[in-house]
Amino acid sequence: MTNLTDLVDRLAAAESNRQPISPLTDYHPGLSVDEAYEVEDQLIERRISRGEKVVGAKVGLTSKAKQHRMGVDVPIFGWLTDAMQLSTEEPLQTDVLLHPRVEPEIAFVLSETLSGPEITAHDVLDATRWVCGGLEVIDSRYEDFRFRLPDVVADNTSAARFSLGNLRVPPDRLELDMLGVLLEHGSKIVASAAGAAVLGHPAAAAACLANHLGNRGRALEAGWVVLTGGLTDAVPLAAGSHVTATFAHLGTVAIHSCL
Ligand code: 0L1
Ligand code: MG
Repeated sequence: MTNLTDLVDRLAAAESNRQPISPLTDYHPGLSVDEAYEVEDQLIERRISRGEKVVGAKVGLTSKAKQHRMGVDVPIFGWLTDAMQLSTEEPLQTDVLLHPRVEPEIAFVLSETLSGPEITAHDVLDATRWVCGGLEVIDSRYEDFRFRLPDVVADNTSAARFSLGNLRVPPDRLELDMLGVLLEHGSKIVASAAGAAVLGHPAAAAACLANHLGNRGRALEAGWVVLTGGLTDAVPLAAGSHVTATFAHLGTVAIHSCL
């Protein structure tokens, strides 16, 4: 039986000391995905005890490209707190992060609580107040973003920061699977994609999240943000970078990192 508190300590220290660690599974090869979700929950409990508030949840490993790279065919799920949210125009401080990367995502804000485990994409759309564009900053607490599935789950799916666009649109005005995004780093276009890149439809990704939480006795709460998964690969975000995601019908979201 693995000592989960020790794993929580290691991940928390990696983040606070900005010192990446080797994957937990290197020395705990038996760590299960269920245990990893326990570690993730304990990390969030520590954040809550420091005064942070859970404001939403996220889906990760949603694109075939990322899943293929990790040799898995399942998405993963993490927590978002208020301390992770960047306000519009707030510069990103990279000196408190390890090796941040950024990826464009479609975000939902819920008007109703969604309790799995039998939630469908239609249920998600019915329970959504609005949709907006977003950027997620991921920052693995592992050296070189090298990990196995239980490691990345335990690390709250590499969640670090996120920013939401100001343009908020009710979901019935959008075809979310067809909705395009262009990702620019400086003045260079680095990637493009459409909403279908995340499990066929962003609402399907959010439904998977609601069902995952339902199976663990939790729910997606009314008012929460749901980040539905990276539409493109994540791009490294060095100090002094300017990254912009331009979404069809949802405007632009940008992150500037401090020098
Ligand atoms: O949000 C994500 O898809 C991140 C999942 C973890 C994989 C990674 O850190 O690249
Ligand atoms: Mg993501």
